[in-house]
This record gives sequence, C-alpha cells and structure tokens, in this order.
Amino acid sequence: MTDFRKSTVYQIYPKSFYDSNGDGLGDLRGIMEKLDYIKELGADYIWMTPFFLSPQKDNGYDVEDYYRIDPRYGTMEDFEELSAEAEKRGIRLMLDMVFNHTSDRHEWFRKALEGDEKYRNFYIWKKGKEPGVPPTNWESKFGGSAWQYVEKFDEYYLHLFDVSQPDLNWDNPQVREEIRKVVRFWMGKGVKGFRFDVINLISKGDFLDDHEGDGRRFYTDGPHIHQYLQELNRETFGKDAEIITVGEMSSTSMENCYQYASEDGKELSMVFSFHHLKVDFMGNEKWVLVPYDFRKLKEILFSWQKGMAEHRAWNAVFWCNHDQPRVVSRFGSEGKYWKESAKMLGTAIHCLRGTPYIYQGEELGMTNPGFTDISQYRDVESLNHFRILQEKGLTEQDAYRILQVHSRDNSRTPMQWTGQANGGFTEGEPWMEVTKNCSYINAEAELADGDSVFRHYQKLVRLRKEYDVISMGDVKPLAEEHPQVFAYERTWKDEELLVVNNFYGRETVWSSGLDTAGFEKLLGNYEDGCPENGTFRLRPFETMVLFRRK
Ligand code: TEU
Repeated sequence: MTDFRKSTVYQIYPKSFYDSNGDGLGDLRGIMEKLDYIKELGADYIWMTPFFLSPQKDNGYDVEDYYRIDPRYGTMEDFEELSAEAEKRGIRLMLDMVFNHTSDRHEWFRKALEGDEKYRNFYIWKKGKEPGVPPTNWESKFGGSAWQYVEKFDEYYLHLFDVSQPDLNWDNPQVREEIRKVVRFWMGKGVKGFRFDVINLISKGDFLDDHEGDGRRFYTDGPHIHQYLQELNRETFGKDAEIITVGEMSSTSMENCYQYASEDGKELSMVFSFHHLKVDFMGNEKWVLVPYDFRKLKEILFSWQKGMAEHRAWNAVFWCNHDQPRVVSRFGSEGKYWKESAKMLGTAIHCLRGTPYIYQGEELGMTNPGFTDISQYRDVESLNHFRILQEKGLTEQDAYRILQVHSRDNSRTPMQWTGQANGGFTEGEPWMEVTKNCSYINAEAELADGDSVFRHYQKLVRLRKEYDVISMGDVKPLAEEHPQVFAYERTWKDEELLVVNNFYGRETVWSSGLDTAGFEKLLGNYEDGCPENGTFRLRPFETMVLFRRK
C-alpha cells in the first residue's frame, strides 16, 4: 500500500495535456505517451479531471454518462491500457467523480424532463415564490440565478453551477445507490484513487432566501453530509484499503474538515480547501482586482496546518489546479525572478504537512497566458462574467484586466512540451491558444537543465519520500509577524527541518532567534547562503530547506 503521506499527486487536465491524434484536443493516449515524464518527476498518483461522456459545457464536469468515455478522449480500451502502463511504472490513477450534479443530457435528467416521476425525484424541483420569481435568491457559481424554470411542470430545478448542470437529490436513496454503482464500476477497473468534486455541497438544507449573500450557507457542509459520505465510504471505496480519496470542499469550515479527513478513515483520506486561495478576492467576490494579502495567506495556511494536525486530520496541500490562476503569476514573478519565485513557491507548499498536488505545468513554472481578446477564452464561467462585469458598468478593458488575473482559463492553456509551434502539444490546431513563453518555458528545455524548476520539483517529491520529518513531522509556524517571510519548523523524532521563504522580489533580513548551528541545507534556489547565528539574509524570492539531527 502506498503511504499517501509520502506520496505526491500529479493533476492532469486531459484536454490540455497532450494530443496524440492531431485533433487539437489532448486525449488518453496522449497521457500514455507522457507517463515516463511523470515517472521522471516522481509522482505516485495521476488525478485526471473528468473524461466521461459529456457535452463539454463545463469541460467534462457535466457528465452525460458515468460509465462511458467521451470519444474525444478515447475509448475504454485506451483507459485500460493507460491504467496498465501506469501500473508498470508504479503510478496509480485517481478519477474525478462529479456527483453533485449531472449534465442535463444525462439519461436521468432527460427522463425527468419527460415527466417520469422516478427520475424527477433524482433532481431538486421547487415552485417559484410567485409567477416569474425563483424559489430562493441563490446565485449560481457561474453567475445568474441558481434556478431554471421549466414551463411543463411550472417548477424550477436547482443548478448551483451552469444551467446545464442540474443538482442531484442526494436525499433520495435511489440516487445514492446509483452513485455507489458508479464507484464500484470504476473500482472494478482497478482505480485506486478518487477525487470527489464539490462533494460538500451534496446535502441541501433549508430552501430559504439568503439575506446576506448568495445562498451558500444553506447547502455547504449541509445537514446529512457526514452521513452520506460515511455511507459511500462503507459501501464502496472503504472496502479497499489501497484506495485514497480527496474531497473538494467548497467554502467549507475547518471543523467539518476535521471529520471529512479524519485519521479514523470513516469518510475521506484528505480534503482540498480554498480559503488560502481567496486572499486576492474581496470577501467571496473573485471578479475584482485587489493585491493579495500576504499576512492573511500565512495566517490561513498556518491555522489549517495546526487545526488539522491537532484533530488528526489530513490536508491536501496545493497552489494550483484547473480552476486557479498560475501560482507564479499570482504570488511570484513572471519577470526577472520567474525561476527563483517558481522554486520558492514549490518549496513553501511541498514541505508542509499534507499530500502535495502538482498541477500540470506547475513543475515547469508555467504562467498565465495574458489573453487580450474574448475569443481566446473558452471557460463558461469566464464568458459569463465577462458579460456580467460589463452589465455592471465596467469597461471592456477593465473586464479583460480582471479575466487576465482570475479566469480559470489561466491554467487551462496547453501544456508546454517544447519550444516549437504550439509548444509541441498538438500537430493540429490547439483548442486553446498556447502561451507565447513556451519558447523558453517548456519540458524539453527544463529536462535538459539540471537547475530548472522541473528539477527542483523533482527534488521536492524525492525529499518527501526520504525524510520522515517532511511526511510525518509536526509543524510550528515561525516569523508570523514578518512582512516578507513565510517560515516554519517541522520536527519528528530526532529530525528537525527549517523551511524559510522570502515571498518578495526584494531582500530581507529575519532575525529568527533560533539556534541554527549544525543545520545542513537540503535544498535552495541560490547556490550558497545559510543563516548565521540565527539571522537569515534572504535574497529575492529566496527559499531554503535546512535539516539537522538532534
Ligand atoms: O469546482 C468547484 C468550484 O466551485 C470552483 O472551483 C469554481 O470553479 C469556482 O468557485 C468558480 O469561481 C469544481 C470543478 O473543479 C470545476 O472545474 C467545475 O466547474 C465545478 O466543480 C462544477 O463541477
């Protein structure tokens, strides 16, 4: 059994990873061709975002059939071959299960629309408050009302995401049984990991107007959430000790995560929470431009580190995924200190307590693309908000500036394999433009360079396996008041680790008051440089990992 505390997960967005057949879209055979690259990085698991049959309104998070593979990505035989080839390399596959909602093209929803009562009960229907007024004022996460009127029934159905993604009714036992069947089917294919999409939204509470906001308090970490997760665990993946699970927790609370990701194993192995990635929002509002709040970032990361450890629960640690902008553009630098900042950010997150996730291209230091025209964007959320922002009175230029920072497409541009045309991603016309800097930010160049961002990530993955203090140690926050430094200490038996990061492009000094004698440097992003008598003189975006035995 792989110990998930020592493991690293590599996330693939299949559409943008590698195109094996020249149609401009990445596919399963493309992933297969790149398994050696992932092996070289050292990752233990590959999480693939959904490749099930789907109309692709939300790039596969709108599932039409959980048992079939979308022909755009390949066939079931391709999946089986990929799975066998991964296994040969000691890599396991983690599938992305979207169970809060289906596509409106799913057979269940089609039957519901035909008026079949059994399937109408698979979804959430309510009468309007009065003619033309939805049941509640809840907002869809992608903009607009979360309710869609269907004249035939004079009722509305709930869609927390796109109108084409109706929410499933988990209070119906038949829905829960159907979901279990899906999980068992993929377990039968040998899958050893599951990521559950927005899983803390499946249990809906009261259907009331939200006078303060958007409705999320009525369905987030809802009344039966722990019961439903425990049931799913008991009846499906809990029967196989080798399976690891991660739940994507939208706007969750730490208290709930203690239970979701408890060591007792009744629910999930670990959780993704997003509070640390809202430090450049205004409250919950992401479509604004505000500088990121470094102190808040530290505070949130530390409080989750401490809280989860004290309650014997496990974190997933990450900066990037297919919904987030590129971290080097967000908290680092695209310019002079691109390489230093990419390495620093990797170190800061990978040495924490939790299982690290690397999103494709992060290990190369890929950046946001800086798109300047709406025709370059693909994401439904970005397209909706581009319109909504202008309806609110912003100029087109201002709307672009916000999209350039916050759009989910920032992370979805094709993987940069080479410096050639289209970054070596496809022989055809890519479904989304490749970022121009593929001329120098690409896998081929970084594999050839012993000092590259890729080589740094490779070391981080290896260190986690080699040092128990990284995988198992306790965490103690340091430099909590320092305006530029993010530092922490890890301890385990006789092992001590110091991780010190300068988050800014200017030098700084941190007088730690620590006894730093006898530490050796395991990793850094400048050649020399060690603390003297507890004083750290840090260069722009400098990072260092120091180790000693007591
Ligand atoms: O995302 C959940 C989610 O709510 C956010 O990450 C969302 O993209 C963000 O809040 C919008 O500002 C998951 C998937 O990761 C995402 O790709 C899907 O679109 C979404 O669920 C619906 O399935």
